[in-house]
Amino acid sequence: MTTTAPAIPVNHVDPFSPEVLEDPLPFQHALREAGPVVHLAQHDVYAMGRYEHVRAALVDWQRFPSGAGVGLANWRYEKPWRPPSLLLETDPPHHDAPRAVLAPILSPRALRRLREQWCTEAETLVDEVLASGPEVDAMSTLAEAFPLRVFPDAVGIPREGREHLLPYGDHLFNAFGPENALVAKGAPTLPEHAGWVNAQCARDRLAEGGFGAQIWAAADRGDITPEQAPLVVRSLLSAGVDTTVHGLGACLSAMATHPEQWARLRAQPGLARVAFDEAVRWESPVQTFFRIADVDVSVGGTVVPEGRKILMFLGSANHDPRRWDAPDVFDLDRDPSGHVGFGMGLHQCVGQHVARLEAEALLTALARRVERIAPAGTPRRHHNNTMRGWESLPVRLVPAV
Ligand code: OVM
Repeated sequence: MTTTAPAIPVNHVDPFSPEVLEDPLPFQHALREAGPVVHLAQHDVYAMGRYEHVRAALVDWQRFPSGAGVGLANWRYEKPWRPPSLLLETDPPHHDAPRAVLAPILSPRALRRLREQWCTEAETLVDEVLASGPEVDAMSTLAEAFPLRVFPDAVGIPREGREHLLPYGDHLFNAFGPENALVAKGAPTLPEHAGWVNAQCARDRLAEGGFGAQIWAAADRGDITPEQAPLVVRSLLSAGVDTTVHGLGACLSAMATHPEQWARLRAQPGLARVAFDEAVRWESPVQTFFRIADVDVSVGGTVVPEGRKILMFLGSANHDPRRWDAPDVFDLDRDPSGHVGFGMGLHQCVGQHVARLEAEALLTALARRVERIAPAGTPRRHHNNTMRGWESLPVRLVPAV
């Protein structure tokens, strides 16, 4: 008797093409249906789209490490475009000291001192936006404006130059994908953005008491080295802005298209955090990350060969009907916990409590003042190789009386 390994399913679609970025759900459905592991012919990499296997791979950092980069480029053969992140793009043991330094700085307990201030800032912003007219772009006026108002202050960077943050992050997230038109478009201005971001990581730029200064204080204690400190600050400025912008954008678009869910949140504002996590599951602002197979790894009977990159579809896992009832429905009655929109395992988003606090502040302020968030025009998708979100979200804010 002869036994043959089952042939691996092949998919010829480019997941980074404009068509898929415009609406990734049909591609992700096909990916999940094809099997636990699929070969993506366009990029000659492997992919996983089912919740069970994505989750298992994310927690298996020994066999699916991050040190060869979490983008398409395989750093066993290619040089990284910037010095690797000490958090995202490393494995234990190197990963652990920077993570141990940052986690308590961004913990729910440490963030308590920011809560009141951020709620006040959110109320001020919502008042300004309501005064500016009933029809607004919810992306620029709320989803972008709020994080840009509170987060850089919390890090402790100066006011001047903050306009570099979003384009820097946008390019960084594009750069995890292939060198397509999105990357080419960002390349010419990258040096200005990266130059500014890197300069803000120096000790003397960072205001006393902020996240940045606390990272430097950890270097003074010897918990990380003075060479590591600026790179840990860089992680905050890299991962902390665009991600929350698109998370908030997902909340606002969900509420605009599900008025009954907005009514539910207004009746019970304590649901703000559930609403945010459900939006992170539903939209999955960070859609994908790669890992590398450190050895031949069998996944559901198919082998991912040693040394090869594998693309994990967080967004697809978060819409897997094998795990979620009616996954495409945004529903405050479900328990979204266990979603992989923040990742899972030892790299799981260290900033998730910051994001949840921003969302809670903004949603609560809106719920108090806004009766209805009505669509007021055609929303436009923002295309990015890694992030899913909106470029423009025209809404009419109906004030509560
Ligand atoms: C970092 C980093 C950058 C982008 C994303 C991310 C989602 C981390 O520089 O550490 O996590």
